[in-house]
Amino acid sequence: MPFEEVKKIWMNGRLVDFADAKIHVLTHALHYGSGIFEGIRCYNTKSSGPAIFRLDEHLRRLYDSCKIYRMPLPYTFDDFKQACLDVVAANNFEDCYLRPLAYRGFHSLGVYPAACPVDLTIAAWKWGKYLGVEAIEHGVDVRVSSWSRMAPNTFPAMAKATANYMNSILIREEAAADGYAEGIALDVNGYVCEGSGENIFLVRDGKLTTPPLGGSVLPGITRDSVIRIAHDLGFEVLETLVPRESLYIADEVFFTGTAAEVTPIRSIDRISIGEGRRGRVTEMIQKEYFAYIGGEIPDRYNWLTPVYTEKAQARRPKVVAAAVR
Ligand code: PPE
Repeated sequence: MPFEEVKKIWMNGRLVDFADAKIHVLTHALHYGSGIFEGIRCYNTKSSGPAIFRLDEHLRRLYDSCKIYRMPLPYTFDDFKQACLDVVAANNFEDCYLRPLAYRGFHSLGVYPAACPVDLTIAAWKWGKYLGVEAIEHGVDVRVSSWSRMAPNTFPAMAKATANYMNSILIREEAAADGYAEGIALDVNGYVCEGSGENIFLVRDGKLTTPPLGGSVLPGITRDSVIRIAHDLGFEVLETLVPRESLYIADEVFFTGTAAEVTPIRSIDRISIGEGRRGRVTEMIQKEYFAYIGGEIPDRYNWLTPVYTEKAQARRPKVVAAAVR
């Protein structure tokens, strides 16, 4: 699906029109992958209207990623946070996806980036279910990728850098070419790592397992949310090395991610997982997660940042579906 035009995109401190959100072809990040990004969802909650899910944690990860890459970000945390809220409001969005991107901009080329400015942009758009609407209920068919995730001490996996996504693209293209919805990458030691754009959880005998942060996985915000939710529901969660074969004999396996949310996996390498459909534990966690992000249950962890104050929300005109041209 091509991009549907949005009203405004935030660029270096200003909200600009969609058509004006442009960069030069000699931008450093375009040549060397010197960018750091985030993917954040905003949900139209029952309790307080549009609210951004775990905004502070996403922004903290962006600052952390920039620090790892020695990229000084010329905005305070609070200004950055406000900018995210402004982008949602400027587009009059309810459910949407936010994409902050900090990158080495236009100045000079050559690997050494110090002279290039660190530019920042925040776009927002409507993004439906990442692996399809059906996937949430029925699960997806995936393969173990022939590509490994990056080795420690090559690309820092804790940084959400654009360059890491060339590896993700290899995984995802290979999966698609072979008719799978997604690939699961192993780490360089052959242990289960993550999907091209998701963390992964296994369930066996009512216990959850997920690969540890030292195993080259992205420290997923959804991963963290699911660990908390699973604990609250009384499940034990282990962060430990996962051998490939434990995927095949798991009762349930599911992906987590901002875009993917909680997506069940029903087969891996054509081996049926459990009963070959969404399992009971996955469904329980999914339900709780969706209830949380939908504002149907109290925000006990302060994970939701409303876009509007209570008063502004009450005054806000109802969003009507855009006319189809
Ligand atoms: N691992 C990878 C490699 C990854 O890209 C993501 C998010 C995750 C794990 C889960 O992290 P979190 O979103 O904090 O729970 N992938 C983002 C980009 C997907 C895309 O295709 O673009 C996302 O889900 O927003």
